[in-house]
Amino acid sequence: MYTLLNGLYKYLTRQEEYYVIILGLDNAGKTTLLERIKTMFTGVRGLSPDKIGPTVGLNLGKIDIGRSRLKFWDLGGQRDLHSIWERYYPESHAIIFVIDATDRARLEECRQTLEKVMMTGETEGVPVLMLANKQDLPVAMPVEEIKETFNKIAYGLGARESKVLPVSALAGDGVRDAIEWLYTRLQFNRETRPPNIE
Ligand code: G3D
Repeated sequence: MYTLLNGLYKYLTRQEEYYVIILGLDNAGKTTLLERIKTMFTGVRGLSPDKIGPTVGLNLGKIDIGRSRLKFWDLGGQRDLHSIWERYYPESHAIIFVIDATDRARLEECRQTLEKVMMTGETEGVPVLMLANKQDLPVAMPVEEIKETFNKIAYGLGARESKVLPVSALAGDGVRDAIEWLYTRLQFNRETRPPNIE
């Protein structure tokens, strides 16, 4: 009887877990975004922006939405760390690619970097959310302009879900909508990349 009840309890309380990797060039705002997501969805204050330094290894965060848990891996953006990203592709359920919308000079480098990620077979079928960050700054390129650049690789994305959304990781604008979009896509994509069951 105990085994039966225990099994039922485990079934009723099981949680689906999804892994989301946060990629982008250095200084794009990946860590600021992760801290913002944590603050917004857990109520626990993340690091204040003046305490955030460049990501050298890996920053982790998790939030619960409904009966699902989203685990975020914020990977360092410096060029020599890009090779580490590949290790995380096979287990990831979605990719967030953060773009510094104030840095026009590096937009092409951003596009090339994302294109490389997309060309890797191990990311096939994984939804991609591109975030045009720092929209609170007047010099930020509008999302339409960034879309024009990233539409060039949209063909390579095949049938997978992708979207470019404007956000300010610092102020929090657009972050909730972005995570809700991502969560819906994770659910749609569960046949291709099934969640882990905890
Ligand atoms: P990274 O993890 O991608 O390397 P960080 O980037 O999160 O460390 O952010 C790099 C810098 O951009 C930080 O400024 C951070 O405060 C700033 N930043 C991140 N997101 C936003 C945003 O939405 N708006 C604005 N205005 N700034 C943002 P510092 O000065 O600490 O280098």
